[in-house]
Amino acid sequence: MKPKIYITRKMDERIVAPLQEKFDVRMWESESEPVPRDVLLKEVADAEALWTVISDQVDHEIIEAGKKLKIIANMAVGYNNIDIAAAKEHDVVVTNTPDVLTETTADLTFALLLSTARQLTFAESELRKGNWTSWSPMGYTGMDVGGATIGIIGMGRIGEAVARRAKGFNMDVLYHNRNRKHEAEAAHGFEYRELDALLKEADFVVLLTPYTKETAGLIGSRELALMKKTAVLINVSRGGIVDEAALYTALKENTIWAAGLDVFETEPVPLENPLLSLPNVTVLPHIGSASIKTRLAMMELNAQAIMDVLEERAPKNQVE
Ligand code: 8YV
Repeated sequence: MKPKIYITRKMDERIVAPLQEKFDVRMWESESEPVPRDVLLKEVADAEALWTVISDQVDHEIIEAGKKLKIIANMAVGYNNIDIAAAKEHDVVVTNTPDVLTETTADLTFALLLSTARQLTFAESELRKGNWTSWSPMGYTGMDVGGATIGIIGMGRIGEAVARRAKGFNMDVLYHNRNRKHEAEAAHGFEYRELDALLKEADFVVLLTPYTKETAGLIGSRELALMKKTAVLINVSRGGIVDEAALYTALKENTIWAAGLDVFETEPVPLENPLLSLPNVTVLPHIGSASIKTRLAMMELNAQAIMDVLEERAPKNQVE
Protein backbone atom coordinates (compact mmCIF):
# COMPACT_ATOMS: atom_id res chain seq x y z
CA MET A 1 0.00 0.00 0.00
CA LYS A 2 1.28 3.46 -0.94
CA PRO A 3 1.73 5.92 1.94
CA LYS A 4 -1.18 8.35 2.15
CA ILE A 5 -0.91 12.13 1.89
CA TYR A 6 -3.90 14.24 2.88
CA ILE A 7 -4.15 17.78 1.47
CA THR A 8 -6.66 20.13 3.06
CA ARG A 9 -7.09 22.47 0.05
CA LYS A 10 -7.11 22.17 -3.72
CA MET A 11 -3.48 22.63 -4.74
CA ASP A 12 -2.02 23.11 -8.23
CA GLU A 13 -2.21 19.90 -10.29
CA ARG A 14 1.30 20.32 -11.70
CA ILE A 15 2.73 20.27 -8.19
CA VAL A 16 0.52 17.48 -6.89
CA ALA A 17 1.14 15.17 -9.92
CA PRO A 18 4.69 14.03 -8.98
CA LEU A 19 3.39 13.10 -5.52
CA GLN A 20 0.58 11.05 -7.08
CA GLU A 21 3.10 8.84 -8.87
CA LYS A 22 4.52 7.57 -5.59
CA PHE A 23 1.86 8.16 -2.97
CA ASP A 24 -1.84 7.77 -2.34
CA VAL A 25 -2.81 11.45 -2.52
CA ARG A 26 -6.20 12.55 -1.18
CA MET A 27 -7.28 16.16 -1.41
CA TRP A 28 -10.20 18.23 -0.07
CA GLU A 29 -11.58 19.46 -3.40
CA SER A 30 -13.85 22.33 -2.38
CA GLU A 31 -12.57 25.77 -3.34
CA SER A 32 -15.05 27.61 -1.16
CA GLU A 33 -15.40 25.50 1.99
CA PRO A 34 -12.61 24.55 4.38
CA VAL A 35 -12.30 20.88 5.25
CA PRO A 36 -14.73 20.05 8.10
CA ARG A 37 -13.09 18.93 11.30
CA ASP A 38 -14.73 15.47 11.33
CA VAL A 39 -13.45 14.84 7.78
CA LEU A 40 -9.95 15.95 8.74
CA LEU A 41 -9.98 13.74 11.84
CA LYS A 42 -11.02 10.75 9.73
CA GLU A 43 -8.58 11.43 6.88
CA VAL A 44 -5.59 12.02 9.13
CA ALA A 45 -6.07 8.66 10.86
CA ASP A 46 -4.17 6.69 8.19
CA ALA A 47 -2.17 9.54 6.60
CA GLU A 48 1.62 9.74 6.76
CA ALA A 49 1.69 13.34 5.56
CA LEU A 50 -0.69 16.23 6.12
CA TRP A 51 -0.49 19.32 3.89
CA THR A 52 -2.27 22.26 5.55
CA VAL A 53 -2.88 25.99 5.27
CA ILE A 54 -3.06 28.62 7.98
CA SER A 55 -6.80 28.45 8.46
CA ASP A 56 -6.62 24.77 9.46
CA GLN A 57 -6.29 24.41 13.21
CA VAL A 58 -4.02 21.40 13.64
CA ASP A 59 -4.37 20.85 17.34
CA HIS A 60 -3.43 18.10 19.77
CA GLU A 61 -6.48 15.98 18.91
CA ILE A 62 -5.74 15.97 15.18
CA ILE A 63 -2.07 15.19 15.69
CA GLU A 64 -2.98 12.40 18.10
CA ALA A 65 -5.48 10.98 15.59
CA GLY A 66 -2.71 10.81 12.98
CA LYS A 67 -1.24 7.56 14.25
CA LYS A 68 1.01 7.18 11.19
CA LEU A 69 1.71 10.89 10.72
CA LYS A 70 5.32 11.82 9.93
CA ILE A 71 5.04 15.35 8.56
CA ILE A 72 2.75 18.37 8.59
CA ALA A 73 3.68 20.73 5.75
CA ASN A 74 2.13 24.17 6.32
CA MET A 75 1.59 26.49 3.36
CA ALA A 76 2.72 29.63 5.21
CA VAL A 77 5.73 31.05 6.96
CA GLY A 78 3.66 31.43 10.16
CA TYR A 79 2.65 28.21 11.92
CA ASN A 80 0.59 29.41 14.87
CA ASN A 81 -2.24 27.16 13.57
CA ILE A 82 -0.23 24.07 14.53
CA ASP A 83 0.33 22.70 18.02
CA ILE A 84 4.11 22.44 17.71
CA ALA A 85 4.53 20.87 21.16
CA ALA A 86 2.06 18.09 20.27
CA ALA A 87 3.85 17.50 16.96
CA LYS A 88 7.17 17.23 18.77
CA GLU A 89 5.71 14.88 21.35
CA HIS A 90 4.48 12.56 18.57
CA ASP A 91 7.66 12.86 16.46
CA VAL A 92 5.88 14.65 13.65
CA VAL A 93 8.05 17.01 11.59
CA VAL A 94 6.50 20.43 10.83
CA THR A 95 7.71 22.45 7.85
CA ASN A 96 6.82 25.95 6.62
CA THR A 97 7.47 28.11 3.54
CA PRO A 98 9.85 30.98 4.38
CA ASP A 99 11.97 33.05 1.96
CA VAL A 100 9.93 32.48 -1.22
CA LEU A 101 7.22 34.82 0.07
CA THR A 102 9.41 37.54 1.55
CA GLU A 103 9.43 40.05 -1.31
CA THR A 104 5.80 39.39 -2.28
CA THR A 105 4.60 40.00 1.27
CA ALA A 106 6.75 43.12 1.56
CA ASP A 107 5.19 44.42 -1.68
CA LEU A 108 1.69 43.89 -0.29
CA THR A 109 2.65 45.52 3.01
CA PHE A 110 3.81 48.59 1.18
CA ALA A 111 0.80 48.61 -1.11
CA LEU A 112 -1.52 48.46 1.93
CA LEU A 113 0.47 51.21 3.65
CA LEU A 114 0.20 53.50 0.62
CA SER A 115 -3.43 52.63 0.08
CA THR A 116 -4.38 53.32 3.70
CA ALA A 117 -2.35 56.54 3.87
CA ARG A 118 -3.96 57.95 0.74
CA GLN A 119 -7.43 56.38 1.25
CA LEU A 120 -7.29 54.68 -2.14
CA THR A 121 -10.06 52.14 -1.65
CA PHE A 122 -12.37 54.75 -0.09
CA ALA A 123 -11.70 57.22 -2.93
CA GLU A 124 -12.30 54.55 -5.56
CA SER A 125 -15.54 53.40 -3.98
CA GLU A 126 -16.77 57.00 -3.79
CA LEU A 127 -16.06 57.44 -7.51
CA ARG A 128 -17.88 54.20 -8.38
CA LYS A 129 -20.90 55.26 -6.28
CA GLY A 130 -21.14 58.49 -8.30
CA ASN A 131 -20.11 60.65 -5.34
CA TRP A 132 -17.28 62.39 -7.21
CA THR A 133 -19.36 65.34 -8.27
CA SER A 134 -16.88 68.19 -8.00
CA TRP A 135 -13.23 68.73 -7.25
CA SER A 136 -12.73 69.81 -3.68
CA PRO A 137 -9.50 71.28 -2.28
CA MET A 138 -9.42 68.96 0.73
CA GLY A 139 -11.34 66.06 -0.81
CA TYR A 140 -9.87 62.58 -0.34
CA THR A 141 -6.77 63.94 1.36
CA GLY A 142 -4.53 61.57 3.26
CA MET A 143 -1.11 61.29 4.86
CA ASP A 144 2.26 61.62 3.14
CA VAL A 145 4.36 58.49 2.97
CA GLY A 146 7.51 59.89 1.38
CA GLY A 147 9.83 61.27 4.04
CA ALA A 148 7.67 60.01 6.95
CA THR A 149 8.84 57.74 9.78
CA ILE A 150 8.01 54.05 9.65
CA GLY A 151 8.22 51.87 12.76
CA ILE A 152 8.47 48.16 12.07
CA ILE A 153 7.63 45.76 14.89
CA GLY A 154 9.20 42.39 14.04
CA MET A 155 12.35 42.87 11.98
CA GLY A 156 12.67 39.44 10.40
CA ARG A 157 13.06 38.71 6.70
CA ILE A 158 9.81 40.43 5.70
CA GLY A 159 10.44 43.34 8.08
CA GLU A 160 13.82 43.99 6.47
CA ALA A 161 12.32 43.79 2.97
CA VAL A 162 9.70 46.37 3.99
CA ALA A 163 12.42 48.56 5.53
CA ARG A 164 14.39 48.50 2.26
CA ARG A 165 11.29 49.65 0.38
CA ALA A 166 10.75 52.40 2.96
CA LYS A 167 14.27 53.71 2.34
CA GLY A 168 13.32 54.03 -1.34
CA PHE A 169 10.55 56.36 -0.16
CA ASN A 170 13.08 58.40 1.79
CA MET A 171 11.54 57.32 5.09
CA ASP A 172 13.26 57.14 8.47
CA VAL A 173 13.17 53.50 9.53
CA LEU A 174 12.73 52.58 13.20
CA TYR A 175 12.33 48.98 14.31
CA HIS A 176 11.62 46.91 17.37
CA ASN A 177 12.68 43.29 17.55
CA ARG A 178 13.66 40.61 20.05
CA ASN A 179 17.27 40.87 18.81
CA ARG A 180 19.13 43.91 17.57
CA LYS A 181 20.01 43.83 13.85
CA HIS A 182 23.40 45.51 14.05
CA GLU A 183 24.36 44.66 10.48
CA ALA A 184 21.17 46.12 9.01
CA GLU A 185 21.53 49.19 11.23
CA ALA A 186 25.05 49.82 9.94
CA ALA A 187 24.29 48.98 6.32
CA HIS A 188 20.98 50.80 5.91
CA GLY A 189 20.68 53.22 8.83
CA PHE A 190 17.71 51.43 10.45
CA GLU A 191 17.33 52.54 14.08
CA TYR A 192 16.34 50.35 17.01
CA ARG A 193 13.72 51.58 19.48
CA GLU A 194 12.02 50.15 22.55
CA LEU A 195 8.37 49.44 21.79
CA ASP A 196 6.89 52.52 23.47
CA ALA A 197 9.42 54.89 21.89
CA LEU A 198 8.69 53.43 18.45
CA LEU A 199 4.94 53.83 18.96
CA LYS A 200 5.38 57.48 19.97
CA GLU A 201 7.69 58.39 17.07
CA ALA A 202 6.35 56.50 14.07
CA ASP A 203 3.92 57.90 11.50
CA PHE A 204 3.34 54.33 10.24
CA VAL A 205 3.45 51.40 12.66
CA VAL A 206 3.80 48.11 10.79
CA LEU A 207 3.26 44.76 12.51
CA LEU A 208 5.36 41.94 11.14
CA THR A 209 6.04 39.87 14.21
CA PRO A 210 5.08 36.18 14.46
CA TYR A 211 1.99 35.38 16.52
CA THR A 212 3.15 33.83 19.79
CA LYS A 213 2.17 33.88 23.47
CA GLU A 214 4.38 36.96 23.84
CA THR A 215 2.90 38.92 20.92
CA ALA A 216 -0.80 38.05 21.42
CA GLY A 217 -2.59 41.33 22.17
CA LEU A 218 0.71 43.26 21.90
CA ILE A 219 -1.13 46.32 20.57
CA GLY A 220 -3.96 47.25 22.93
CA SER A 221 -5.51 50.49 24.17
CA ARG A 222 -2.36 51.54 26.08
CA GLU A 223 -0.18 51.12 22.99
CA LEU A 224 -2.70 52.79 20.66
CA ALA A 225 -2.86 55.76 23.04
CA LEU A 226 0.92 56.18 22.73
CA MET A 227 0.67 56.53 18.94
CA LYS A 228 0.33 59.89 17.18
CA LYS A 229 -3.19 61.09 16.38
CA THR A 230 -2.06 61.19 12.74
CA ALA A 231 -0.55 57.68 12.81
CA VAL A 232 -1.49 54.73 10.62
CA LEU A 233 -1.35 51.12 11.86
CA ILE A 234 -0.66 48.35 9.34
CA ASN A 235 -1.15 44.69 10.28
CA VAL A 236 -0.07 42.01 7.81
CA SER A 237 0.98 39.45 10.39
CA ARG A 238 -1.80 37.92 12.48
CA GLY A 239 -5.02 39.51 13.72
CA GLY A 240 -4.50 38.41 17.31
CA ILE A 241 -1.47 40.68 17.71
CA VAL A 242 -3.91 43.59 17.95
CA ASP A 243 -6.79 43.85 20.41
CA GLU A 244 -9.52 44.47 17.82
CA ALA A 245 -11.98 46.00 20.30
CA ALA A 246 -9.35 48.51 21.42
CA LEU A 247 -8.46 49.24 17.79
CA TYR A 248 -12.11 49.88 16.95
CA THR A 249 -12.37 52.40 19.79
CA ALA A 250 -9.08 54.10 18.84
CA LEU A 251 -10.18 54.50 15.21
CA LYS A 252 -13.69 55.61 16.11
CA GLU A 253 -12.42 58.19 18.60
CA ASN A 254 -9.55 59.28 16.31
CA THR A 255 -6.87 58.29 18.80
CA ILE A 256 -5.04 57.19 15.63
CA TRP A 257 -5.81 58.24 12.08
CA ALA A 258 -6.31 54.98 10.19
CA ALA A 259 -5.52 51.27 9.97
CA GLY A 260 -4.75 48.92 7.10
CA LEU A 261 -5.54 45.31 7.94
CA ASP A 262 -4.75 42.18 5.94
CA VAL A 263 -5.40 39.92 8.95
CA PHE A 264 -8.10 39.55 11.62
CA GLU A 265 -8.70 37.76 14.91
CA THR A 266 -11.28 35.59 13.10
CA GLU A 267 -10.74 34.72 9.43
CA PRO A 268 -12.44 34.86 7.02
CA VAL A 269 -13.53 38.05 8.74
CA PRO A 270 -17.26 38.01 9.63
CA LEU A 271 -19.12 40.94 8.08
CA GLU A 272 -20.39 41.82 11.57
CA ASN A 273 -16.83 42.71 12.65
CA PRO A 274 -17.31 46.36 13.72
CA LEU A 275 -13.97 47.36 12.17
CA LEU A 276 -15.58 46.91 8.75
CA SER A 277 -18.05 49.70 9.51
CA LEU A 278 -15.34 52.33 9.89
CA PRO A 279 -14.33 54.56 6.97
CA ASN A 280 -10.74 54.91 8.22
CA VAL A 281 -9.98 51.18 7.89
CA THR A 282 -8.65 49.59 4.71
CA VAL A 283 -9.18 45.84 4.67
CA LEU A 284 -7.84 42.92 2.63
CA PRO A 285 -8.58 39.17 2.77
CA HIS A 286 -5.17 37.92 4.03
CA ILE A 287 -3.33 38.20 0.72
CA GLY A 288 0.22 39.00 1.85
CA SER A 289 1.80 36.18 -0.14
CA ALA A 290 -0.79 36.06 -2.92
CA SER A 291 1.14 36.36 -6.16
CA ILE A 292 0.84 33.47 -8.60
CA LYS A 293 4.58 32.82 -8.62
CA THR A 294 4.89 32.90 -4.84
CA ARG A 295 1.89 30.72 -4.09
CA LEU A 296 3.23 28.11 -6.54
CA ALA A 297 6.68 28.34 -4.96
CA MET A 298 5.11 27.80 -1.52
CA MET A 299 3.33 24.71 -2.84
CA GLU A 300 6.60 23.43 -4.33
CA LEU A 301 8.31 23.74 -0.95
CA ASN A 302 5.49 21.84 0.77
CA ALA A 303 5.45 19.06 -1.84
CA GLN A 304 9.24 18.68 -1.70
CA ALA A 305 9.23 18.56 2.11
CA ILE A 306 6.59 15.82 2.07
CA MET A 307 8.53 13.86 -0.54
CA ASP A 308 11.72 14.22 1.52
CA VAL A 309 10.20 13.04 4.78
CA LEU A 310 8.30 10.13 3.23
CA GLU A 311 11.49 9.04 1.45
CA GLU A 312 13.50 9.45 4.65
CA ARG A 313 15.53 12.53 3.76
CA ALA A 314 15.84 15.57 6.00
CA PRO A 315 13.40 18.23 4.74
CA LYS A 316 14.19 21.92 4.30
CA ASN A 317 12.39 24.46 6.50
CA GLN A 318 11.68 22.29 9.52
CA VAL A 319 10.36 24.57 12.26
CA GLU A 320 11.80 24.71 15.83
C1 8YV B 1 -0.62 32.80 4.24
C2 8YV B 1 0.83 33.93 5.72
O1 8YV B 1 0.04 31.70 4.62
O2 8YV B 1 2.84 32.82 5.26
C3 8YV B 1 2.07 33.24 6.12
O3 8YV B 1 2.29 33.09 7.33
O4 8YV B 1 0.15 34.46 6.52
C4 8YV B 1 0.38 33.93 4.29
O5 8YV B 1 1.41 33.71 3.40
C5 8YV B 1 -1.26 32.55 2.95
O6 8YV B 1 -2.48 33.17 3.01
C6 8YV B 1 -1.39 31.07 2.63
O7 8YV B 1 -1.92 30.28 3.68
